[in-house]
Amino acid sequence: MDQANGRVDRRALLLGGTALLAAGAAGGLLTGAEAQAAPRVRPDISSPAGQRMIALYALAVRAMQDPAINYPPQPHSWIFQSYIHSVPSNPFDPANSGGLYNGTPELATRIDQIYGNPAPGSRQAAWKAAALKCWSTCTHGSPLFPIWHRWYMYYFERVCRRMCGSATFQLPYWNYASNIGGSLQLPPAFVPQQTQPFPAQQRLVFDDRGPGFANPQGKGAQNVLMNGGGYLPYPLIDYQPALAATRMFPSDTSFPDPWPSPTFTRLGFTGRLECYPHDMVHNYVGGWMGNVPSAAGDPIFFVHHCQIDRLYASWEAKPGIQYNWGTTDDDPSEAAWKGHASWFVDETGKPVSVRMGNAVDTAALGYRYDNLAQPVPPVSPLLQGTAAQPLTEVAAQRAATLDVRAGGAAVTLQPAPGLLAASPSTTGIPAVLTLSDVVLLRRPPAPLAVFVNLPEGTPATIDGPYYAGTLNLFHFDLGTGRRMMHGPGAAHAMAMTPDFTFAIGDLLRAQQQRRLWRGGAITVTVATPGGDQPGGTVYLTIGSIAFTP
Ligand SMILES: [Cu+2]
Repeated sequence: MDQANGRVDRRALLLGGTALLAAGAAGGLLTGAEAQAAPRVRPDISSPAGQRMIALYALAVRAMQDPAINYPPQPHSWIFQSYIHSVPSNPFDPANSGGLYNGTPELATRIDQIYGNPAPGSRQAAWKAAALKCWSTCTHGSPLFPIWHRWYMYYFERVCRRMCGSATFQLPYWNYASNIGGSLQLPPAFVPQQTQPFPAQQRLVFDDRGPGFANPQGKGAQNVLMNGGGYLPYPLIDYQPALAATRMFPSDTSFPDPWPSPTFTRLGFTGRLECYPHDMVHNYVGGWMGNVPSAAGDPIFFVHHCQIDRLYASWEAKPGIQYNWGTTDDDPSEAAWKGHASWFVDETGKPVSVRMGNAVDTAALGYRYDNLAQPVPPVSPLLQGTAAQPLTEVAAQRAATLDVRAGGAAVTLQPAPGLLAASPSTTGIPAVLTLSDVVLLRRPPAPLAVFVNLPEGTPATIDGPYYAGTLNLFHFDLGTGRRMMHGPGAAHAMAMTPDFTFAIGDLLRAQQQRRLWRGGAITVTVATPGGDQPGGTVYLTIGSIAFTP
């Protein structure tokens, strides 16, 4: 008897303890029963389960986009949910708009314009109050990037369950850069025209993606619209460099540098994941997805971020990983990072404040993935580490302002008089090309890439011998033309002048070996690999271009 009673007591204690944990995890919304249930499983979008989920997702998106709940936006509407991520300052051209940020007078004014002055206690007053709390709270260029977006997906998924009418809904993930070639294309439900038609009522077509793609795999034509069946460039969305990180932080503020540059290597898991593949998927899908203030307005955003969350879960499952807590904005303390609070809305429309630290384990949120990405050493030729080889030594060179227009722009860097143009060297210092003081004026129709010594008339392709790297402009705010960051470190980040650096020592050596370059002057071309026509539009200005041997 006593023994039996003891068992009952322990069980009651366990259940109570679990319920308490669950309440902490989800602002009191998960019941003990939910937390006890087997975890829900988020499927690969291309699996049979994923296909069932995408059909439910189409129902949810359609219901959320019903104008009746969007003007003004109710918490379960599409506009409200996408505005939790970011609010465009120009809603009439969101893909070319700067952003309005949470806690600023500008966003408060916009919310006043949208909701007016509703009677206290009315439903509209509650929506307005929720908007003030939740809108434009996303974290980019921040150590909170993976954990904030995990919460965002979690509550979005709950809203989707209500809106599609199925409690079984789980977000599917777009498993790009898996070993299946088709995964690099838009999933069928997101393609406007298809040879094998997806059922019309299940399509999640978004016409404003615009062109934006180059094909590095040599399959098909070089210049293809992403909407027209093009591929994401695998080397730029390979997630293995991110999974290879053992530490979470630091995520410093020098985001665009490609692997294996020292700046990129210094980044912890969070910064690497954000650059490759996260930003590059945004850049290459293009249109609304290519601009932070409009990105979450495209339904593909959520299956992209489901993959980002899966990669975070995959990294967490790796043996030996470490949250290397620090004391700064980039290397936060455990208390600051875990204690950071953010507002979302649940499926009933009620605002919920959550603490980031309660989502470190997806089990606490009641879900897992059908499978995790397995870390293997990075293999992409463009992203491989630099071998210790003799480097070509070239004199330092510099050029002044370059305006990058539609159709591309080029500048020639001349060695300073009296300096050797090129000579053999055995130093291990990588030759670095730096583009300084970059200001974005308008988003190009496809990502801009940097080419070195590209002969005039030669197509700008990222699989050719002239490609130095792609400009990651996802973090730029068109309101200021400069890099945008909010969340911790925002003030510092807004003031800084963005630099892009590319290690081009290997590239120059390979060009010399193939007699594509014989030393001396270096030509730098900035252009979109396809998807663009010459014209007067200036996309960005580069204050100076320097080559440092
Ligand atoms: Cu994103």
